[in-house]
Amino acid sequence: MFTKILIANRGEIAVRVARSCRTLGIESVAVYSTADAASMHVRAADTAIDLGDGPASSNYLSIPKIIAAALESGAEAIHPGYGFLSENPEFALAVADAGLTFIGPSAHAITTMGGKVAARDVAIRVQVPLAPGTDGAIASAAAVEAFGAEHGYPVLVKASAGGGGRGMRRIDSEPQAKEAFDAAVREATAAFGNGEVYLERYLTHARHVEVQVFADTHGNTVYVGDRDCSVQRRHQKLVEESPAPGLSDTLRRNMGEAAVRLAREVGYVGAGTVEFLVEDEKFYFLEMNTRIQVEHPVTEMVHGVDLIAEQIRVAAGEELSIMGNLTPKGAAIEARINAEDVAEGRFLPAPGPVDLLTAPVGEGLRFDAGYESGDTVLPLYDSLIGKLIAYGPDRETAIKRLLGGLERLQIEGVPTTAPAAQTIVAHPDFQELRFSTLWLEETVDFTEPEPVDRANVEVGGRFYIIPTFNDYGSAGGYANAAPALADPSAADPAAATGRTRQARAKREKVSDGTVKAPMQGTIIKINTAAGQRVAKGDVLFVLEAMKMENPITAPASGVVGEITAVVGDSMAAGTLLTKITEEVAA
Ligand code: MV4
Repeated sequence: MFTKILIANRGEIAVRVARSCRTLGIESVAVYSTADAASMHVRAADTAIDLGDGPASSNYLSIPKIIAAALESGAEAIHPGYGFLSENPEFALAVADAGLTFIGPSAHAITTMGGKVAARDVAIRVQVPLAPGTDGAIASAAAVEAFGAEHGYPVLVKASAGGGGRGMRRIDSEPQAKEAFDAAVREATAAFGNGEVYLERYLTHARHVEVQVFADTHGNTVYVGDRDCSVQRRHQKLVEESPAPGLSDTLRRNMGEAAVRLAREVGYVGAGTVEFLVEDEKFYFLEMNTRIQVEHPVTEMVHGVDLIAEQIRVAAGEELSIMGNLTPKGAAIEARINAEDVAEGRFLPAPGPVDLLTAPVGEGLRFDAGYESGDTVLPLYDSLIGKLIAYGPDRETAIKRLLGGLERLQIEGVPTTAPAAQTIVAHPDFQELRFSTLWLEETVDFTEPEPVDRANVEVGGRFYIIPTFNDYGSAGGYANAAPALADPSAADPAAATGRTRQARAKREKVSDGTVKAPMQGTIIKINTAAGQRVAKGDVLFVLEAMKMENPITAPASGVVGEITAVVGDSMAAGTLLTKITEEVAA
């Protein structure tokens, strides 16, 4: 066994890895950027090494600096966590070349499964079902049209190097093929330096179910249950649970065994996740993630295992201690708590000081924290503050405990996704398993309900909104949070949606014609020029922000004014891009 491990990460996962090191009696070494010198993961480890300032590319993503830190500290192994260098095969190789152990799979397994086109080939070899798709990469929009004609729409164009929905575009009909193909290639090239894309038939009412696999160096490969991660917003998971509810035992076992065949085929070692779509009692392989995942705690709760400790033991050459392929005990649900402004469903990062953080723990509640009271969520990194995980003997109890826990979770200083998690978990569709990957974005409305007039009071020239009992759980006002009894429309999703749509329409203001950057980002496309006539809704600019492309549309029909931005310009949120004026008849 190792005596010292370097943790090449930050935030909650670095804190989590340090905890398992302590459990195993192993010393932990943190690394940190200058901005992170006072961060929680530095306190959580036994010692810490400064990697210097600048963006992540010059510290957390610097292979030479991390290897040097490990050698300097006397660590024998490196845990990469998730994100950063965790799925970088060059890093895995460099760690081995330095005489250290990479706590993860081989560079070969990372490379093979990292390319989605290659991963599909592996799945075909071991007879794991795939969504209907192209055999390899496609070269042009013409291939989209041919595929659409044969298999029908909607079609998804996906980046081979992709992940998290980047370089992914939905195409609903042939005329959209060119624009979507170009956008996917552009986004994939920008994000991964690899513009290779392929096609799949879009499965529109599927759930996103993933299988946890684990393998050791002695030939043992098992699956450790499954997780449902269908509840995502812009490919950011918000709520995850294990076991994936409502699956038959046969489906669960077939999917688990399929995941094990895939892992074996690439000589997998350590923790991995095989993603599937499940639709109509059938499953389809999507991709494999060759790292520990954010949502691993729900698996730990229902299987009574410590997956991080197991990663460390397996990397040290020990045999698996996990008895896999077992039935889960009880149910666990996790809510990701991000420092984000829900902003009517846009979920914008809202970094800042966490003045107070008190999380309820015990009685089936666990909080995996990356921050404590007084810490600051930095704009440089992702906004995950921590994860609230509820466990219970059944799903209903886990849901009840999570709702109680979210109610008692106190975070001051930054807005968080906790109220959004309440909205989701309290929703009858979520509770009664009426959801798929599109449910959150199509059904759940995070628009604040229009306050009724009598609840508004004016005091000294300011308007105050008096909350009503109908706004249950929503000091911030979340439309569908109301339990069925308190608000009759909440029991009927269609009615609730109609109501919130009305509220939204009512609130829509008359545009003053200004076109502004809705968030901080980079202009990657300008579709218009000064003097051009445009129609309301036309895409004028494409802004890349949070690694996604965001179309910026004309707020009204009219003539485009001056544009000073050029492609490549970085824009602060709110920057004026142009102004649409009504054409005056000559
Ligand atoms: C899909 C899909 C439907 N059909 N592929 C999203 C991230 C990546 N890991 C795989 N993803 C999906 N691939 C086919 N052929 C649905 C998803 C998907 C999803 C799509 C839109 C909105 C939310 C989603 C959540 C999970 C998965």
